[in-house]
Amino acid sequence: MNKSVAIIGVPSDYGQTRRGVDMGPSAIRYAGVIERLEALGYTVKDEGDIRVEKTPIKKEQNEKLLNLDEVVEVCSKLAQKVEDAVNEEYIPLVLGGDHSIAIGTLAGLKKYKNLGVIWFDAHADINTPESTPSGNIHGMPLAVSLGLGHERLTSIHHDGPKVKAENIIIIGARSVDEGERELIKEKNIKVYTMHEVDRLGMTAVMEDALRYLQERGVDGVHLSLDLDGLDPLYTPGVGTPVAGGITYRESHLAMEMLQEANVLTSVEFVEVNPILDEKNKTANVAVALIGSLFGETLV
Ligand code: NNH
Ligand code: MN
Ligand code: MN
Ligand code: MN
Repeated sequence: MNKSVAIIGVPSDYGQTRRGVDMGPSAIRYAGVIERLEALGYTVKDEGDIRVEKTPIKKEQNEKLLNLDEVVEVCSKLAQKVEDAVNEEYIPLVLGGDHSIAIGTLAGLKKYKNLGVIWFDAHADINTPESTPSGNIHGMPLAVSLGLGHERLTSIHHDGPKVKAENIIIIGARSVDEGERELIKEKNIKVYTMHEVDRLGMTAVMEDALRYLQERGVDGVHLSLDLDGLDPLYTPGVGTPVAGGITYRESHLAMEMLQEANVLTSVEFVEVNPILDEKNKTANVAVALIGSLFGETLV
């Protein structure tokens, strides 16, 4: 793994309707992410936080793309930051913010022409304005990155799809909307739901996932980790907790196997909401996972 990491904070909560997730980057920094990476021998450049304008958050019913202007603005800025970090040969480590920011991150990774994406999440985040039950854009980033959805989102940073359907792997899904199921089937997207995690075990899931990406000859791998992928027992500070999730140890194992495979080229951790958290527990778990992902071992 490249030994230089650029941290990019994205204090945005416009992809959903609970305020507080904009404080995620502060909470993760406070939990010691930089110290942790430096202790592992990384050179860390903290880019600070992207400037996010504070406007009232919209919660109207029947609105299909809530806070669209704000999401477009944040993701456009983020995409440029990510692209710059990649060009300067840093591994971008993006700290959210809600998961809508992944639209910007993936748009910024345009150097990779055959990018693999590991989406660790309780949700599939592949809604379109037609299928969304909430109007929250944090439920749409995978669809947008496939080129589906509002043109103002799909054209961020550059036109056209940012990732191929066959290069996406979703792990931990247990709350998938009807329209998302249809799209997953239609596009034949690889999903390891909690059923597969239970049945095969995390070791086999990760071996399988890594083999799958290797078979596709990916030229980079992005990990997009939504803290709600874990069971809310471990990460209560998230806006949409879903019971029956990935355990603390299973998630560490997944991170350790990604480190061992030495394939990651960019990372993002999202949906930490300190207002909903218990004594920064969720940010502490995020930083512990980042430790494993970047090479911490137990002895
Ligand atoms: N699928 C729901 C929606 O689109 C919930 C999405 N919530 C998330 N996604 N936290 O990770 O509104
Ligand atoms: Mn998500
Ligand atoms: Mn989620
Ligand atoms: Mn984060």
